[in-house]
Amino acid sequence: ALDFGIEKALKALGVEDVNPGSSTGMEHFGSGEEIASVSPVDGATIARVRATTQEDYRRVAETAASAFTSWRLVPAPQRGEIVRQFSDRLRELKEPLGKLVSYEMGKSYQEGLGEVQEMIDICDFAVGLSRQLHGLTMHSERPGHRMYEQYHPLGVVGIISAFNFPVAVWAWNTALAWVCGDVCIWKPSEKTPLCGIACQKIAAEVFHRNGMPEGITCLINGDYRVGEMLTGDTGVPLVSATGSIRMGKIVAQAVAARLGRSLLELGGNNAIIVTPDADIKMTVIGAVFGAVGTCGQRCTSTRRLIVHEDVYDEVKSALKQAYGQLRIGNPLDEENHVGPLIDREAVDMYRKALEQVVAEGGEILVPGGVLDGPGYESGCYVKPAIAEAENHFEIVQEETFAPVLYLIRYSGDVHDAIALQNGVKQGLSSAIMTTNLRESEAFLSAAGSDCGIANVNIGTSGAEIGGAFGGEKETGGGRESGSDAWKIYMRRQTNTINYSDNLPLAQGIRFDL
Ligand code: UN1
Repeated sequence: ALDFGIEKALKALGVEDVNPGSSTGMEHFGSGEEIASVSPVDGATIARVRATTQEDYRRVAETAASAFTSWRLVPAPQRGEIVRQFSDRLRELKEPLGKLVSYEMGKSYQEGLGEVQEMIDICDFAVGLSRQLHGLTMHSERPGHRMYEQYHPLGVVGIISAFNFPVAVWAWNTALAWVCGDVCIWKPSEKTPLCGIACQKIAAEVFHRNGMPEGITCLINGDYRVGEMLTGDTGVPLVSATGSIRMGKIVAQAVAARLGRSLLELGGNNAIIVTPDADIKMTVIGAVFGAVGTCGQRCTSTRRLIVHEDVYDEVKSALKQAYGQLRIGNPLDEENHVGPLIDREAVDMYRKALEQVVAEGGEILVPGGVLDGPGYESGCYVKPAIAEAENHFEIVQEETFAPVLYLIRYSGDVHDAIALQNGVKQGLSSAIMTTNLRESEAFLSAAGSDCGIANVNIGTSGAEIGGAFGGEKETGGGRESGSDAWKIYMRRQTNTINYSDNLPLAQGIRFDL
């Protein structure tokens, strides 16, 4: 098998041998059953790690809670300084970490690097934010009174992340939570445990070097049973969860049952509207990257293309041509555009989706298929497919985490297209391709896209970290990353101070003694 510098990368990250029992074993991350990290690139088992047991979890939670009592007292700009040092390490380790992401998860090396870049970007954002955790001051209605609000650290933040962004989504949460004075317990996907260990090592070393207590950054490993330890823990005031709608509903209910906060980043069913005034060349680039990038496994992946009948045939043939040029194969080989799906289960889902769209009356424009033969031994490589379909098809209403694009025709005006685009349960990302101001403004208006992200002349994926990231409806309503998303990681306190020698009551109430 081609090496592509994997061994060197694992070594640079200090995760070359994390198998239980080895001299550098990761016993301290857990003592439960073994979880194998299997690369979808070549099917090799990269490592085995141990899952977190109840007893392990109790220890981790205690360490985190105790670290919080001192971390919350470190001035926020000093917390920011430590996050800055963490981002320095990420800059140094960008290539090996990007490579590990690519090898353990299967996205292209370029996208692996892009993911580490997102981590660096959010750290930079968090460093600036550490001097801007502002509250407001208000004018009191009472004489000799002052009123203001302040944001205090919240406590232990639980982070549950998915396999598709095995490092960046953690960083979006943890970089903000750290500058906000919180400590974090992270449960990465059980499909990408090595990415979790690599990040934990980088962060823990930076805190250690700064003389900070253990527990500001914590890692737990395992499947949903380990997730339940977090969601059920009253000592965890906020759980941020990224993943499927099914998972999100379970997390939301468990956290709500104890009146905790949850931040949910769930599925998308993202569409690009292509109007008669679209720039077709730009449309094709945006749509193809959106649909096949990360092998269709982004929550922002383009799933539906809603194309006006006047340009439908032109778009259709341009897409067909573009799909013909796609190179599928080892994602570490920079010649390839599309890597594998995460595992064989995902391949089954992909296959079933293509069968179902045909059963519901759809027509295959670009046929799919599972690849075999040399280079495809893992059984996870599939051909990106396009089907002509209708929006109401059951399969079109679902998020299939695979490179399947549905081509949907619309007639009428932009409002008809918007109705189709909004006509799904999910509400994450959306886009319109048009050079017509009336159309783009209608799309962005209160009667336009109902998604958390609405782009003009850009695809649905690849959001920058500076904006708030998340969506509505079954996407879960959470907002992470930029803008004022930091507020959920803090508790707001309203303070009123009386510096007069009287005690007047609010609302003019008289209470004479
Ligand atoms: C995800 O798929 O969970 O906008 C996150 C994007 C990336 C993040 C996707 N910045 O596509």
